[in-house]
Amino acid sequence: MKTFKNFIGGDWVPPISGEYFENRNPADVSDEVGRFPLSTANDVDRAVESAKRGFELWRATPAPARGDVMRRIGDLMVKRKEEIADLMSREMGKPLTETRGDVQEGIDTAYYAGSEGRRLFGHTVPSEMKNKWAMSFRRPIGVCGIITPFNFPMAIPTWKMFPALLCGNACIFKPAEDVPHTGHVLVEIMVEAGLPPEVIQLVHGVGESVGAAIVNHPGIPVISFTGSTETGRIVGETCGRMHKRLSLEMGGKNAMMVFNDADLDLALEGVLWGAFGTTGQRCTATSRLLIQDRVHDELLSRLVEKTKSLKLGDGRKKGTDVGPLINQSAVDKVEKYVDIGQSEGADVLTGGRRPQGKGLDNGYFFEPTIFGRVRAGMRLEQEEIFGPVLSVIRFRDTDEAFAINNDVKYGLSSSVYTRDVNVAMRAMNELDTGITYINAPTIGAEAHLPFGGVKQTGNGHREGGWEVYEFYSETKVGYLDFSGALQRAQIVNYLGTPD
Ligand code: UN1
Repeated sequence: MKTFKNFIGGDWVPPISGEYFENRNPADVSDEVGRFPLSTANDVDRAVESAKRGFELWRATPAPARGDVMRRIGDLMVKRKEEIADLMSREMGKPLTETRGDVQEGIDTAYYAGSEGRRLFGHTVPSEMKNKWAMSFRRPIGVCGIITPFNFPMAIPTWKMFPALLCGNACIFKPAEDVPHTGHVLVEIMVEAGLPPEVIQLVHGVGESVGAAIVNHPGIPVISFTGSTETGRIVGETCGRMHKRLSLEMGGKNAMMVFNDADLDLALEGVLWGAFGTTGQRCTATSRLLIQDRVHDELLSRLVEKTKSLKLGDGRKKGTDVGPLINQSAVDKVEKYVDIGQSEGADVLTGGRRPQGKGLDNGYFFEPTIFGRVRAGMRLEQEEIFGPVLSVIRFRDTDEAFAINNDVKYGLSSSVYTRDVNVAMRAMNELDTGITYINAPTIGAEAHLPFGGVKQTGNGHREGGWEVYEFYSETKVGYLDFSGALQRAQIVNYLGTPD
């Protein structure tokens, strides 16, 4: 089995502890992907010292030149797209069509960052005074701690690191311990593309040691974390105490609302993709399906029938619709929620179990599961499951559907299927989520638009789009007075005469 290293101090190095963890294929746990460093706070300390040197070099590199490096990273990702999709599927489980999309999202993010190198706009605005200029511009901040989840092993690290780097920061990257191989290849590509080595540090390991060391390190002023709302709270408390800049991207309980006038074929296809794509392990997964009463029975019975025909399997095999869950604790969590749902009085209409036989015994598979007769307020309907479990709720009118959508602690994504433009526009206005889709499922975010949610999904920041560049840069203001006289702001007005 191959043994991988960290990338610290501009070199591939073993962890100081000399200890490693195993990474296995979740579709077949007898398939060992490799051994990866079980790093500790000592490795993080070394990474920070090196990243500080990298930062000094990189911040002095003009932004368009930094952008050129991002573009070359994109080029290399294009070349290796198929290979990365395959290795990602092997360590993470989702089908190749999805892992290809994940790599593509990284490519899109790289090219977007590349072009941003020639913008990175500040503002030049008129001053209140004569012969005085006023402007704002962007400066990098320092070393950024990047802590990422397993479900989008390429897209999410690139969402964070490429804008951070384009702005002139250095990064310390800790990929989720379930997907270290994709993280390794990403860093390999970044270095090959010409990123000065000390600008990027890769420290493998588990959240409790490496993640915690990054969050607590005084030499890391910026933290970006995607993961559970529970862990995000701990990260947030520490960052608050240490006055760190923090971007949090956390849980979701996203609803799709299908109205009586909807195109049901389209809605059916959408909910299958939204609920069971990535085995439901997306913060944008469709985990609640609200169906208006007149079409409820028809759509639900068609959905149950279609769901039964989804093929579970190894994501690298042709014909697989749904891959495994990521690990045993994910299976345990899903099983727990199936029990909770049943004890709350909801009905399992299909799924609800680990499949037997069919070559699935060696993996963390779970049947796509649909619960009927779910009522708003049940734990099943309120809490994030992060698995292939869909709760179906019947509604009467728009007000009721929107109220159910909004009555959860999360607010990432929502989806409405209707042909009524008034309902669609009301949805845009009234649904308390960071993203609303009309006639499309709750997933499908694009790299050049801001991604993120309200309430306990996030802390007000966005990834993607222009907004993320604000997060990774400090705004500085410059005033230039060429009047040759003392002009006192607010004391002397714009005509130069005393107020
Ligand atoms: C996530 O759900 O964890 O919205 C990220 C999408 C993806 C990103 C999802 N591009 O479809």
